[in-house]
Amino acid sequence: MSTPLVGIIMGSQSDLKVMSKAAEILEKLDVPFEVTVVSAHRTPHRMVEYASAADAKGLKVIIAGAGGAAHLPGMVASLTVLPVIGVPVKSSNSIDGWDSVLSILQMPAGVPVATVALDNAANAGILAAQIVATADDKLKKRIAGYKKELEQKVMLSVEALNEKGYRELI
Ligand code: RP5
Repeated sequence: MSTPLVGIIMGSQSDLKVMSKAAEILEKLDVPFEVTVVSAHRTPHRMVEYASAADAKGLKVIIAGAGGAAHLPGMVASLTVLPVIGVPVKSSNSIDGWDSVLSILQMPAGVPVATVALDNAANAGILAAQIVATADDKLKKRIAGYKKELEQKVMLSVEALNEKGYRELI
């Protein structure tokens, strides 16, 4: 097993359905990662320990997801020099998702959290891989291949629309 380069953490196991999308894309791109639950409010000491040890144990990026009053990504960013990507989660205690988006997005100057769209952990995984790829040309090629796949999917839709017309494809 390779040393994890990306740490995926979340405030609760109930975030896992959303956060697993980050793990899936990292698996696809062959980037080693670890996944665990770290709650800013319910395990604050564990959060401090995790964030303080992350750099020394070899992580390059942390992806942190949380819902509602989502303090985990920002607090982790305050405790480490590693880049932190925040995933706002529309959880059971979220009013409509905006609470989580704004808690993660509106960080004070000096402590950035790269915030992705609501529930979009896949984008967090891709961004984490892109950060790791700045020092890994093979990974850069795998990411280029993934982008090619996205392009091909769109071009298949273009062909299908041209061949069948829009009514057939609704
Ligand atoms: C947040 O509260 C967690 O990140 C989760 O999104 C939300 C609800 O947690 P549970 O009550 O489901 O454990 O801290």
